Amino acid sequence: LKPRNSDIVGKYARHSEIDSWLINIADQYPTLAKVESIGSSHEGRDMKLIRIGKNNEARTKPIIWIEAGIHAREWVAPATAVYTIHKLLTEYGINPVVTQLMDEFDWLILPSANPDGYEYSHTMDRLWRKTRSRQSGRCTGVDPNRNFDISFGGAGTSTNPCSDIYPGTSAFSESETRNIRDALLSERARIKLFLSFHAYSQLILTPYGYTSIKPSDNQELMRVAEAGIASLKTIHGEMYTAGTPPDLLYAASGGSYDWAKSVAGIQYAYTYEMRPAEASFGQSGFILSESEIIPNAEEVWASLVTIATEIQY
Ligand code: ING
Ligand code: ZN
Repeated sequence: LKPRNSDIVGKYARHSEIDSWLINIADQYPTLAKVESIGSSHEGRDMKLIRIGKNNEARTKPIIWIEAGIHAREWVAPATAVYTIHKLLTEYGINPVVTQLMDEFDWLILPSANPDGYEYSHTMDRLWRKTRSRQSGRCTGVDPNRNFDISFGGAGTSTNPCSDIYPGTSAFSESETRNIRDALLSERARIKLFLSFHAYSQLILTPYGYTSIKPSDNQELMRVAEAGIASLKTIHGEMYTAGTPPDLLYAASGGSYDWAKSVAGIQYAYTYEMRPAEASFGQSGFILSESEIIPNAEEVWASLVTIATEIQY
């Protein structure tokens, strides 16, 4: 018996469950979705990208790109991508907002961007963040969100391979970031909005993360982010803040959204930091109850609708 489409929605699924769920749901909506592989992880897991949109095979519409799970322990990020995929496919032709956003855009969603790390966080170390690449005599793993070619090895990185913010020996040393880079570059011209899903702190991070210098369109990027946050709050009352990593958190170079904006030339590039707002006493903020997946995804969806509606292209 094939699993129902909703089976992993609202759950912290394993990478292989996400993989088979993607194939299954795309099979059920052949005119609206197509799954492709963008390559393999270091340990050989498949990295699947789903293309969603009416007439997506024509490859003519503007693209909304979502990358989730580049950090292993941030489980709510892949779960929110899964919810979003399910919402788009099951509500097309029923929900007018979904219908319009699938008529107007192609959605390219990579729900599990660091499969080896994600699996390791399920089986060995719940708080694992990095990839699982290794060379003899060194600690394992590279921070994939420090491995993109934007100010590589600069602020917010460590030369210690054992560090959680070790950027690797060179930009794009990781199979996972190379796969993302190549897939993104092949669609570069059509991508209007790039989103990287992380947790936690309840922020929409605007560019740049690697420097305190603001992009020339900072005002427009802030306007759109603030509009998204206002919509998000109407769903469950949760508060988010918009701003750059150096202003709100810390500077960090080599991140995917900075690379998407400054190298790939995608104007609207954001990093989401989802629930919770802060860690609760005695428990890491990365450990978020499964019961919060759907509320989190519902409010993020509301912000996505507003952001997609507000962007100028
Ligand atoms: N936060 C992001 C990180 O990679 C970030 C914040 C992203 C800073 C991009 C700068 C650039 O550290 C989490 N939670 O991973
Ligand atoms: Zn992260």
